[in-house]
Amino acid sequence: MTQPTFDPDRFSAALTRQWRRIGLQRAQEMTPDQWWHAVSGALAELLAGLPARPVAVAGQRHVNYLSMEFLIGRLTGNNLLNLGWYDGVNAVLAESGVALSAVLEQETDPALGNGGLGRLAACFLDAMATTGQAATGYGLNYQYGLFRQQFVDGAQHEQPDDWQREHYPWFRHNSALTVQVGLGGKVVTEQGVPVWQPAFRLQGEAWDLPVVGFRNGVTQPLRLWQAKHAHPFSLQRFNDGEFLRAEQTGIDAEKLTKVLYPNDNHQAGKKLRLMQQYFQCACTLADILRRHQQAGRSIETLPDYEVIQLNDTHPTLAIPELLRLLLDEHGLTWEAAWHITRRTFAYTNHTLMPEALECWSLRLVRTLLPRHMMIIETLNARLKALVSARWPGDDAVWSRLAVVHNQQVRMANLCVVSGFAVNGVAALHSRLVVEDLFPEYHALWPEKFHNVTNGITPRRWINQCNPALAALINKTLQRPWLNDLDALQDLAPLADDAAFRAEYRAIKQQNKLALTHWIREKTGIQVSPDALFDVQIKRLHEYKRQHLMLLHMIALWQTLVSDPQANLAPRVMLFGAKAAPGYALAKNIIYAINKVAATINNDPRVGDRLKIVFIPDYNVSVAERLIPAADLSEQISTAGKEASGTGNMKLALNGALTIGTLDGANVEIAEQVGDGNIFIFGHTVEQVSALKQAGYAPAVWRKKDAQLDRALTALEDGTFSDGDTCAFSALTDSLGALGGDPYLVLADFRHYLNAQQQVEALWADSEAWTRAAILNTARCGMFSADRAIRDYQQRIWQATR
Ligand code: 26Q
Repeated sequence: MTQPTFDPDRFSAALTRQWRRIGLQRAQEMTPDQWWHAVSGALAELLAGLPARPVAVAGQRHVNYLSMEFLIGRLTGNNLLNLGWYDGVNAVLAESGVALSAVLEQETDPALGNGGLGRLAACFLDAMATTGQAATGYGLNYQYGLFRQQFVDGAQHEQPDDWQREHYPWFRHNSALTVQVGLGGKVVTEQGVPVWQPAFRLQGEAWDLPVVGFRNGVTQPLRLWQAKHAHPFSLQRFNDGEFLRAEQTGIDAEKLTKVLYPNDNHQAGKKLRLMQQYFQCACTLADILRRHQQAGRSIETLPDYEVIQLNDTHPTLAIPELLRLLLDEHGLTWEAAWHITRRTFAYTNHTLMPEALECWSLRLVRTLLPRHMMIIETLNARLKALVSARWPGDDAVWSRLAVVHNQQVRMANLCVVSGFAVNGVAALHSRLVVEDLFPEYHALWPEKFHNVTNGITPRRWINQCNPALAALINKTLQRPWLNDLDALQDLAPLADDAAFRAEYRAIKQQNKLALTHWIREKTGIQVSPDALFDVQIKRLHEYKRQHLMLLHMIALWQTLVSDPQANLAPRVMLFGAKAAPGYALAKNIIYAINKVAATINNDPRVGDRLKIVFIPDYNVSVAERLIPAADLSEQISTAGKEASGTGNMKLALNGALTIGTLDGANVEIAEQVGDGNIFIFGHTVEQVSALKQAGYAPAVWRKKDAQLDRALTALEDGTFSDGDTCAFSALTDSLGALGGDPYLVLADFRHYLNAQQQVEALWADSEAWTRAAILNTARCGMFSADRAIRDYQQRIWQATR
């Protein structure tokens, strides 16, 4: 398919309808916000009139991408660019004296996700639409997205994120798709078969957002379910006064999709969360089966046409839900139902961290979903027979492989057992999924296990966020590259071309200048665009080690103060990170960074040589500003802990050099860009486990490194907290004997500072630095989400079924 043509007259007419509808006489009466609504509404209307599906490729399965989170970012600008209509709309608006770029800034970021996993889901939808993989994204339409972050005297405060979903112009509500969902109640036996009698029912409304492929005429839905109470209006009940009570449960029903849980890599175990999960799965399964049956297909052929990709274990309940529908609604035998189920589901694992692996109490599952619990127990019993045939009498193996264990349901085990594929999200991570998480499952079913290294969409992460770089690449390559990112390789020889380097460097400089203005406006802090922009942007988590960068910051300050002649490159350290509201240590790290920043930024001895900016309320739109302006990308997690990372890819593509550990996709980035174009440091996975095996004692590392000791002491002695020696004790305790420094911050400190010295040395030679930056852009083509989607197609979706 080809790019849909832009018709300025039809667009103008649609735009006129928009402002007339709100009762205005002239376009000029619109506020900037109304302009955004009108432009987006007009585009949504035109888009709805285009053919909506990719041509089905023969034999291709439809992908149902199930995720509790879709961190989509702003849609209007992205849709315009993907449609190829940006310049056309720009011209129409210019006639009214309105700047499109300013209009686009009005959009509040839909933040229906926490971080990496949700953003990955959004990149994958873009890539599936672009590569022509038929797909539907399924998630929840939260009224409140991820909280907004403010700093009050350096401490994080959370505000609700009311993103005004009811006025979001890109939504299309399709009332014909509304689904009924039951919850609670009991299972009775009628004529020998179990029948679930839910205690109450609610409705799931389908709210669709369009996912626009890159200049190929494809649009497919992201379907977000919204909870509503079921409304069987009865005059009798109304007269009996029961109506008001029914309304009350209606209010409760709507609670279900009120708010996104703000945890990342940590399981909360809350009842409402489990209800959300089931609600999403039940609505989605009903929708998939409706579509399948409407196409006139028999239920037995489901796996020939549909695949259900589970984005981590959050939508695991889709498995027992499908089994329930097949057994109870379609009357299939267990064998027949199982045969269908185990060829339909595929599971992506995003974490090895024990506290993030979902387990739900058997009692809770039974209370909310009694029939599903029965099904899970049947499945568990059958699994036990299989496991004891392979490992007779080995209770230790069974205790690891059981789906139901210690009165808990283990969602990851349920996924591995019930699906045809399991994948990790980077080469190292996929190896550890097999070796550390599921070794016995791998022995049973080696063919199930795969790697698919994550990817990112270059449409948003170059074309949209870095238009100047995109223009340079367009001009240089003179062929399509945004849907064929390996083409960037052809830039590599130009790393040795001084004129090209000058152009590339000028773009980075321009992006940095723009960021300095924005930082000034947002935070009042003035930074120099000539400094090294050292960027760490990601969720706040101990394993990601923002506090390692904090220790470096303190060490740099101490050097500058004690040795004013020190030959250090001027540096701006930039942070963006939200901490889960209940994660006290993460919040203390934010507080410490802000307090240290305030001290250093106001120290006249330091001046422009070191500035620290913690950008509040980090989100997709903020990332779009920071990434094109970054020089140095901090990817410094403890080896083995970051499943992949995707910010690392975005930053490298935009010409930031990585300082990082051999963790997640950093390993593959290092392979791609080559030595000399990346700064690798720190203990490897093997060294981490050896160190822990030998009994890691952080105090020993502190004692043998005077600079480390000085930095830690400054956090403890009140230097940054007006003499309060307890202000950062959560942080310093975690790094000492009390906390044991579980993520080896102290053990990696010296390596990290050495690597930072190599950074300084290369930065001093700006031609050499730019050369390395260009090679990062040129060699990161494999991190396109299109490549990731093709890997999923070849290894998982179109393989055995
Ligand atoms: C689970 C249960 C209850 C409440 C919340 C959660 C929950 C929510 C979000 C658990 C985990 C998450 C998010 C995890 C996540 O973002 N993981 C990241 O996934 C990226 C995409 O694969 C990787 O690049 C990152 O390495 C990984 O940390």
